[in-house]
Amino acid sequence: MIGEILTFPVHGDKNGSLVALEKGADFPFEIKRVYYIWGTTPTYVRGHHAHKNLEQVVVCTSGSCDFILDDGTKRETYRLDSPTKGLHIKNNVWREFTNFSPGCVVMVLASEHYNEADYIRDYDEFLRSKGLT
Ligand code: T46
Repeated sequence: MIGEILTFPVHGDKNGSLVALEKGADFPFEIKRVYYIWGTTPTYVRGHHAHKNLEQVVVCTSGSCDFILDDGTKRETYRLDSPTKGLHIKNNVWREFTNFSPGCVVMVLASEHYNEADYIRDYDEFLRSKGLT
């Protein structure tokens, strides 16, 4: 698999649920940045890039969407539809995401600060960076 689905432990009862994410057993890296995306157009495809040095865990805290991951040789689609599931994406993976449900909120936990120079936004450059062309 290109990405890994993490299943978070849930605390709670009939009155509500809570997920806590801390570096260690339940979470793979130290979080330096959090951002979230909402108000998405259902069929619009976001992303279209890879990162040179960035790990991220993506959580659909409300609603659902599809993440398409591409390692240059194959593409895999991951459905995110629960606040208890996180998609762990490592370096050098091309990502696109779409198929947003009404009310979808995508929260992303990132291992590094925002750096536009870390983005590879051209697919051919992505393949070259992996030695595939
Ligand atoms: C990713 C997917 C899942 C910032 O100023 N700071 C930030 O931390 C981020 C992430 C973005 N921006 C600015 C840069 C653009 O002007 O916000 C604007 C939208 O960013 P972008 O077009 O890169 O958004 P997406 O949804 O295509 O991709 C984002 C992340 O950029 C990316 O790392 O993996 O979400």
